[in-house]
Amino acid sequence: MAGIETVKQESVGMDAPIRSRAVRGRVPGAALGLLLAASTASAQVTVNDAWVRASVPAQKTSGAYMTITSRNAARLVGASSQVAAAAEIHETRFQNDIARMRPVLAIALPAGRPVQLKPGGYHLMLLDLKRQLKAGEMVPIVLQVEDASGKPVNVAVSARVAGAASGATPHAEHPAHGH
Ligand SMILES: [Cu+2]
Repeated sequence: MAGIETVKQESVGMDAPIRSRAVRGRVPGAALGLLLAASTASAQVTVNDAWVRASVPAQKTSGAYMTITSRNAARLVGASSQVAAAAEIHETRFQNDIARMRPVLAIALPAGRPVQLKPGGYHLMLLDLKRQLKAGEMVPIVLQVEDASGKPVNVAVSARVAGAASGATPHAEHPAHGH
């Protein structure tokens, strides 16, 4: 499985001084329980089948694809990766058999419904690649998700580099679901 679900945990505030044995025995566990409950309620996001298209040495962009399922209604509002100077959410649309892509500000993640980022549709565009992406390696990507109240949650994804490098035509392929 290429995708790894990881909801980034914030620090629990364990650096507060512990003043008594009773506190030491009870509070950290209680605090941790509250934290887990809070993050579960705000955005439980699962990412499956994450992959990034391999690149050739001088290539500056590549696409990242995955299936995102949020337990609660949320929005994908951004992404970043160590291997790229920036990442954008894009949508590819076919007009007269020509694929054109445009940045989109956000992708809705309806509660419990898988949303596919795939060739020919929504994808993450990795911009200004810092190095070549070789088939088989894993690339870290951080998704920026906002829950219904606008609270941001970072979701760490490990995406496998796959497929032939596509050079100058990153969006030429047809949608995987096409008929
Ligand atoms: Cu794109």
